[in-house]
Amino acid sequence: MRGASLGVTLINALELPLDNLTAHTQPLDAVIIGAGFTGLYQLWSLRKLGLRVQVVDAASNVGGTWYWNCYPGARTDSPSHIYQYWFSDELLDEWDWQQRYPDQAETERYLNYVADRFDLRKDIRFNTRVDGATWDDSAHCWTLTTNTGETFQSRFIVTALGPLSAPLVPPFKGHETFTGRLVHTARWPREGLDLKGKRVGVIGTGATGIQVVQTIAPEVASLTVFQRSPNYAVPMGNPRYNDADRAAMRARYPHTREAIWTNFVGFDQPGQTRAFFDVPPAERREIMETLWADGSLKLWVSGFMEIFFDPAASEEVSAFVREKIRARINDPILAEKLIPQDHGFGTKRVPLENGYFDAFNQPNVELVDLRATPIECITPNGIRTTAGEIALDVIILATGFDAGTGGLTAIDIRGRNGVSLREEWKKEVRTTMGLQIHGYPNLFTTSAPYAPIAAFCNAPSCLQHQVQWITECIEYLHTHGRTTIEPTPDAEQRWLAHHDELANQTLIAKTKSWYTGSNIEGKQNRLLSYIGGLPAYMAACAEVKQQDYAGFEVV
Ligand code: NA7
Repeated sequence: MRGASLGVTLINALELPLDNLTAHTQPLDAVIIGAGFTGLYQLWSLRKLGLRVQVVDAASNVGGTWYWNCYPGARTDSPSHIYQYWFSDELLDEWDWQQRYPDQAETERYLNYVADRFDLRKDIRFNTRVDGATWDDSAHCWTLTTNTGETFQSRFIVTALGPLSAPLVPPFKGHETFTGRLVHTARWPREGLDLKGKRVGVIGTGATGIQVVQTIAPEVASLTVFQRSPNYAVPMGNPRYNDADRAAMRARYPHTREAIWTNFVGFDQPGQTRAFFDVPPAERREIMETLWADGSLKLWVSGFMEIFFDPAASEEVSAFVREKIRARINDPILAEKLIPQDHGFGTKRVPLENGYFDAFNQPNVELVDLRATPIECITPNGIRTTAGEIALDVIILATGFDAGTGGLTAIDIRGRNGVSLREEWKKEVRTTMGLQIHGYPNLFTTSAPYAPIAAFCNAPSCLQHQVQWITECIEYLHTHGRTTIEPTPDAEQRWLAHHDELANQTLIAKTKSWYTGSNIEGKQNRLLSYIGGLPAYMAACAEVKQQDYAGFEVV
C-alpha cells in the first residue's frame, strides 16, 4: 500500500527543534483543523511519526461533513467499497458496510468507529473553533486562537476542513422576519426536525436539494421546490449487502485499493478506452444504456471522457439523459422545466437520485421555476416570488457552499509579515498543488483549490493521498533537520498556469456551478479542482518529493 513507510519510521517528538518557541501555551508539532475523514487519518499518520498532534474541531464529535450534514436523505454518491480508509487491514476486515451507498448515519458511525478503534479522541478538542492562525517568522511556528480562548502553538498546521464546509446562505430580503423554521441543510439540527404534516419549501436543486426532496416528499403536507437551475441526475441502485456480498467485496480489496490510484477520479472502474465517435452510434447507445442501468455514477466517471471536452459528444450524452428524465415525469410541461438545457451532462456535479423526479408526480409536490418567477423576499409567512406568496411552516436552504476556499477564509490566517490569506484570496486564490501557499510556511492544506479533491475526485481517494504526501513531507523535514517549508512564487505560478491550461480546455470551466466558484457573488471564476486526473496529480506530487521538494523553499 502507498505510504507504507509511515509505519516504520518513528520520530522522537522531543528531538524536534522546538526550543525557539515562546511556549506560553502547549507547544505542539502539528495542529490539524477538522476531525472529519481527512483529519482523523492525518492524526493517525502524524501520531505514527511520534509527533505531538492536536486536532481541533468546532463540532461536538468526529465526522466533519458527515457530522454537520445530517439532513433527511443525506448519503454518499460514491459506493462504500471506495468511500473508506485503506491504511488498516484490520479495519477493512472489521467494518461491515450495510449498503452500496451508505447514508449519513452509517458513514458517521464508521468515522466514530475509526476514532474509537485507533484511540484518536484523546487528541481531539471538540466544541472548539479555530478563529485565527498567525505565523511567527522568528520562532518558526504558528499561534492558533480559538473561540474558547484556548491558544495553541505549533510548528505545522494541516487544514482538514473539507471542500464543502462553509454553508452558503443567500441574502434573501426578509430572512429574519420568517416566523416558521428556517434551516440550512449543512446546519441541520442534530436532534432532528419533525416535518410530518408541515408545509415545507426547499430552495436549491443540487445534490443536496435532490436528496432532501425525494426523502421528505412522502411525509410532508406540501412541498414547494424552488428551482433556479434544473439538474441532471442518475437513478441510484442501492442494494443492501449481506455477508456473501461483503466477502466478495473484501476479496476484491487488493485490486480496489490499487485501482483507485490509477483512476482519473479516484474511483475503481476504468472509463471507455475507445474515442466516442470511433464507436458506432448504436453501440454508443448500448454502452450508455449499460452504464445508466448500473445505478451509479459510471455514465459520468467511467464513461466517455469526451463529455468533458467535446460539445458534440456532450450533447449526445446529455440528450440521452434528458430522454430518461422526461420519461419519469407525467406532466410534459413540468418535465421540460426539470430538464437542464443550458449545460452538458457531467459539466456540473452529477447527483444520484432515488425517486426525485417521481416526487413531482405526487399531488403534494409543486415546482416553482425561479427563472420565470424569482424570489422577491422571505416574508413572516413564507416566500414571496414575483407570482405571489407561498405560505410555509419550514424553509430548507439547500443552497450549497462557498466551496474550496470558504473554510479557509473563515479563519483569520496571517502568514509571513502578517499578510492575511482572506485578503490575498479576495485578489486571487493561489495554491501550489492545493497543498501549500506561498507566504504561509508550514501551512498544509487539504481539499484546497487546484488539487483534484476540491471537487473532481472520489474524496477519500484523493484526501488519503494528500495526507500521505503531507506526512512524508513533515517526516522529511525532521530527518533533514529542517524546520520550514514553503512553495516558491515561481513554482506556484507554474502550477497555476498548468492548472489553467488544462481547465480552460474543458466544458466544466465554461459551466456555472460551485466547481468554478460562480455560485458565490464576487468570487473569482476559476475551476477549483485540478482536472488533470488523480494519477497525473499524484505523479506531480511524487516528483516534487523525489526531487527533495523542488519548487519549495526548505529551511
Ligand atoms: P449546490 O450543488 O451548489 O446546489 C445549490 C443549489 O441551490 C442550486 O440548485 C442553486 O441554484 C441553488 N441556489 C443557490 N443560491 C440560490 C439563490 N440565491 N436562489 C435560488 N437558488 C439558489 O450545493 P449542494 O449542497 O446541493 O451540493 C454541494 C455538493 O455537496 C455536491 O455537489 C456534492 O458534492 C455534495 P443554481 O444552480 O446556482 O442556479
